[in-house]
Amino acid sequence: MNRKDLQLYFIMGTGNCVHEEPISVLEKALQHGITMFQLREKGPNALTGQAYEDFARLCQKLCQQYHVPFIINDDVELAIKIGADGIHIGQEDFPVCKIREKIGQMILGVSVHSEAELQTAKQYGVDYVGIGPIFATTSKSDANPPSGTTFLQSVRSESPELPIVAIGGINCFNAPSVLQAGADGIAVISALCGSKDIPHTVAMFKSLFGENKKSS
Ligand code: 3NM
Repeated sequence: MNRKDLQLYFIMGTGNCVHEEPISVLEKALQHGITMFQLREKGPNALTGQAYEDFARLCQKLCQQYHVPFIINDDVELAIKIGADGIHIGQEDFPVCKIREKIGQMILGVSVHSEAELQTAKQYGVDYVGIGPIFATTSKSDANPPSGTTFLQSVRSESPELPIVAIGGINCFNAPSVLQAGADGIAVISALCGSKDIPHTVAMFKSLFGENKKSS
């Protein structure tokens, strides 16, 4: 994968969208320049079965139009069935040691919270790691306590070549500190799903990755 694809990584499920229809939120975000998209369909009213698959295919089609990688959270079977560009798993979702043989060349992202999890992810051929929650988040009910940037900084200094996306409570104002700590990009849910002006919010994030900014 191209590590620049991690720069503005938008994550969304239908339950995250408060102001607008989910598909319209995604389309605006794509139009204005998100670089990667993850469908994360969770929560009490999450779509299931055929409705979930249909929604996933709709999101996938939109992402293809904008040449943005389409990633599915957790659901390895669905990712394979519809030919997603990648899968993102947490530590409890699917055994990290088995995932690569299951998905082949698909992009593989894994959430890591410790040195041991990091080493396992690297050993089994992860394409990027997600590190978080950096700040407090209301979008993940079982999130760990906020970690700040300490772990992120240590992973970056130990693994200069590893693509890293930071997640958890990131907004336009605190994002610079996260990039400064070594993340290739930021993953956000509420900063975009909760925005009343998605074009402006995307532009604010994108300005952090201008020509003069270090993005290796
Ligand atoms: N994973 P928001 S935090 C999906 O720490 C997710 O692994 C996390 O949402 C982790 O941008 C999180 O609204 C929620 O804080 C991120």
